[in-house]
Amino acid sequence: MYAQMVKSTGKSVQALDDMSPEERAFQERIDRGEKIEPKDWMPDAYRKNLIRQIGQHAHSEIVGQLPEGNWITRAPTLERKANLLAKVQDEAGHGLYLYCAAETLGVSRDELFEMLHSGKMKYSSIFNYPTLTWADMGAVGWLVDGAAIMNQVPLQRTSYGPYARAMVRICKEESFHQRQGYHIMMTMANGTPEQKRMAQDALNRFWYPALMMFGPSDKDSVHSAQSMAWKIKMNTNDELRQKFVDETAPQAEFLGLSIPDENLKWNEERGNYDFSEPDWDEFYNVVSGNGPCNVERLEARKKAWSDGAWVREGMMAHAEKKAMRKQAAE
Ligand code: FAQ
Repeated sequence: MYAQMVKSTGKSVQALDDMSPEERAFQERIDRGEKIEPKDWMPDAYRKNLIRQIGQHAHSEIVGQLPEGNWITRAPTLERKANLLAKVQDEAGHGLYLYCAAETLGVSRDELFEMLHSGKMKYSSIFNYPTLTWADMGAVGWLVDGAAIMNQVPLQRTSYGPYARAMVRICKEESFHQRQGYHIMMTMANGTPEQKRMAQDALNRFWYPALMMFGPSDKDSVHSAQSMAWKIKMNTNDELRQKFVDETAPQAEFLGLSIPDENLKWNEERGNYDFSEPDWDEFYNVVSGNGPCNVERLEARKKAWSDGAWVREGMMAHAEKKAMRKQAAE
């Protein structure tokens, strides 16, 4: 069975004293808040870590099209169908910006796809869960795009220029996605008892997987320390998870739905909600390839890649013909 590579490559933060003069100058640029651009010198580990994170992010966008694409033909109204179609198409665009950003680091699109298909690179765990009812389109927009925004708004300030700039447009579109999801939830939560039950069921199934999107708890996060020193990441996984819970709990209350966590409670002293951690065994199981839909998702991506071979070949042949004509005319 297919398995995503679970072994992480992260190391602890390099101390200033252990850095070469170039590395130290590089770190100082980051500390001053300067953007790093593709042709600038950068440590190999910075480049590798960025390729890993941006590549994983790009893969998540295009694998993330699958659970929602599943509902386009079954949307309940023409307006909902048009919105969902636009959203799924936006995710392809996000993948495109991110693959382009990764390519500026010297990795090709073909290599990135090969790493996705062979399981050497990950994509977000959330997309390995099935979308069983129309209410799931609400829950995905509200919670999954909501978690994505929480994670990605700070990434607009990330140190690598092409990644930061890609994030600006992505975040605008994700905000629209989040609102359309919440609107579906509002409609269903205020609809018939059966519709409200479906909305609650979708929240029950997507709550913990959404919390897992932020990654393992800080004590188990191998990349956070170095990624934060390099401003590849702006916040820790637990910081963002807490912000997400704080923002989402009142939204659930407004919908009249209950978050499936009996420990969820406002903590006056901390000024935050207390909440239960997700089941981390489930998380590691899903990122190891054993979630409910891992096999199906990867098969769909591999099929799309092989079905598109004739388009890529045709475009290459056309480009070669054009180049030869240009050469002949010179
Ligand atoms: N799923 O050391 P850390 C979207 C891996 S939004 C799978 O903490 P890091 C929008 C991690 O890669 C979703 N694997 O890692 C949308 C590492 O393994 P590695 C995508 C995960 O990188 C909405 C290991 O665990 N967003 O798609 C996950 O510092 C609706 C140790 O973890 C982004 O990628 C996970 N949830 O922090 C689309 C945002 N969490 O690589 C369609 C950018 C961790 O060494 C529809 N990425 N792992 O083999 C990030 O901010 C970070 O990469 C984190 C993980 C926060 C995801």
